[in-house]
Amino acid sequence: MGKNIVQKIFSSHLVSGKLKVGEEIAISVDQTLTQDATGTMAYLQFEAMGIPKVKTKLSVSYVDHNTLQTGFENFDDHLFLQSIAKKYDIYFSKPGNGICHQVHLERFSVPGETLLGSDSHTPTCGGLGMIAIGVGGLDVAIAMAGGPFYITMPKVVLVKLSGALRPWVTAKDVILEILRRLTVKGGVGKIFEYGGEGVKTLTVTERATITNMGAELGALTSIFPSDAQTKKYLKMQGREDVWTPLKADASAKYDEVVEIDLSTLEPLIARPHSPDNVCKVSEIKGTKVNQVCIGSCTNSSYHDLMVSASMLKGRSVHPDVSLTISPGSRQVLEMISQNGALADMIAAGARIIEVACGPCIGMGQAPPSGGVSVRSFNRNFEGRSGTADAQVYLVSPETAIATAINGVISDPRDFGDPIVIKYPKSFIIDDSLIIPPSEKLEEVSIIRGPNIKPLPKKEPMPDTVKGDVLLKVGDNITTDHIMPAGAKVLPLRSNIPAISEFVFEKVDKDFVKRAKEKGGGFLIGGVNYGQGSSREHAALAPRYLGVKAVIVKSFARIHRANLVNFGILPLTFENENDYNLFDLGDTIELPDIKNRLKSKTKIIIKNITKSEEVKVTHTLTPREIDILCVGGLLNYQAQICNVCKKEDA
Ligand code: MIC
Ligand code: SF4
Repeated sequence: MGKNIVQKIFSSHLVSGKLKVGEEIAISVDQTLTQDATGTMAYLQFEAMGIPKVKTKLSVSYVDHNTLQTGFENFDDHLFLQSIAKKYDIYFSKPGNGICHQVHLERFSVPGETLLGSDSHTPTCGGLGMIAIGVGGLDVAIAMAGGPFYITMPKVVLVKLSGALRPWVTAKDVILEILRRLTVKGGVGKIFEYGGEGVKTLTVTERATITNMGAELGALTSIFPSDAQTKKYLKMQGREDVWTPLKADASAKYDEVVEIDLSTLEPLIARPHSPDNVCKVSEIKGTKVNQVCIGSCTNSSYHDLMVSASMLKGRSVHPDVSLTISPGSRQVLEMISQNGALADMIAAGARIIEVACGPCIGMGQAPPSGGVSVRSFNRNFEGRSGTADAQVYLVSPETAIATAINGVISDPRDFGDPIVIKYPKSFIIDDSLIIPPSEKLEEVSIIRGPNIKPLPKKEPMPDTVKGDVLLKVGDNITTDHIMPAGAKVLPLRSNIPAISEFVFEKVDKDFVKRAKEKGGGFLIGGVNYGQGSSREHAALAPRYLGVKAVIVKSFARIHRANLVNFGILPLTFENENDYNLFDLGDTIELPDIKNRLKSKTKIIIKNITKSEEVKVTHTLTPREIDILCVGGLLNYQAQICNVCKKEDA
């Protein structure tokens, strides 16, 4: 039987299991990436495993999130990361070199290989034919130590593209259309594989915009074939030698099919506060705007910035608008500075900010109170911009620039003749900000400033778990709600006791105090709990505060995996209405939980306060149950290593 692209790459990397939807499989990992905000934890965890150097084909550590440096913390982290990379055979991309996903696509992506990254937008490299998956830092640490990556075999959805995009309609509008149709939980348990005649009309950077924002669907990842467009892109990057063709067999089967005729799409916009709250730009054009931001790993490529510059050339940013532009990589910035496009942006009144994530994660450029911000980014969760009541919209760079010039949300189709961007024969290739590992790994010592605190230890799970409901939340809670980012909190990512003080800060100011007073307890939530980022701090910090189990209607994938990794039980209500039987402060108990998990007997929650008993369920594999029982993945891994050491002796 013919294979689709996902089956081809999974088969060539399969370590255990069968490629049957719903079964646990393990795949080998060729490449890993980390960024600084998740990287410090990942490397502390890697260090704890006592392995002399990484076992992957390639591992890269990026600094792109924490570059504001308002105190010593960020620079401390950078030095730690640089020294640890040098010691463990990892490439280090210095601050200023670019956003991890953009740089990885440019300089390291290889069609047909697997990539695990401690950032939810790792699927960006799927645009070049990689299986690229966003995970928590601990999963990356295990992969660097040579361990396989375990997943439940997802469904493979064919997104069949036909036709071609019309002028002023972009790749961003394609992914916004998919989000409009399927919603932020529509991709859970799925991989989106793009195919059909329309694929060949999209360049690699356009494809990368689509796979990047596929993360917002809750999907495991998204992937495009490797074809002539891929070859062309790699050639421009001086890396044609890594190109291999990759396409689905003619008789390949898929679990679902979504059809999109590219020629029918229009410019789209995601309204506050969710990437799936999508409508046509034409429906809300005329809305007054305070800020426009171009950048982020979704839309900061050479093409995106050249279109922006061409639209701005000879024009001015509207007097009531602040326009910021943050290029995705130093390569892009160097190219637009050499060809004059940067000068056009500056002349039009744009504020050029650092090559980094920047405003996307609330590191500066917070909008005014109640302000409207239109961004070429991928997430518009409430408060993420740094301003609690800001109204953030997500659009293509084309729509964003038309808006910046007019001062109101604008349909780019009203702008004038379409803009065609000519690519140079090759991009500027200058890898001088990518520091290779040391030739003498054993001689490198690690620089550990006072911001780097050791990992808290975790105890095994007791036989019965008891405590109070510390918080009850609704649907679609994001990791930005659980563990906020932004300029105040991000610098504390290497210090769990300090960052724990901010858990659920924007949801309930008393949460931390209550959790401490009660000595921990339980969280109750709705559907798609934990959507968004891969930050394991959204599990690590609650665990530090004593959270024992999270009981919800459904989970987002990466967060559920992070809960398991850090020894917090992820449980779901068997009957969703039972959610209503729990209130803040109720005392609840999971009797005999360890035995019930191991013997696969029904799990019961007793609500002692309300004298109620309800059934809960889970999707834990036997391996995950073992991990939870010993108190998390690090303890589990240590046990395995001890067994290996005894066998060796
Ligand atoms: C994000 O876009 O939310 C982040 C910041 O890149 C996160 C990672 C983090 O929280 O460090 C992500 O997407 O995984
Ligand atoms: Fe950085 Fe934003 Fe991309 Fe996250 S989504 S990696 S914060 S640019």
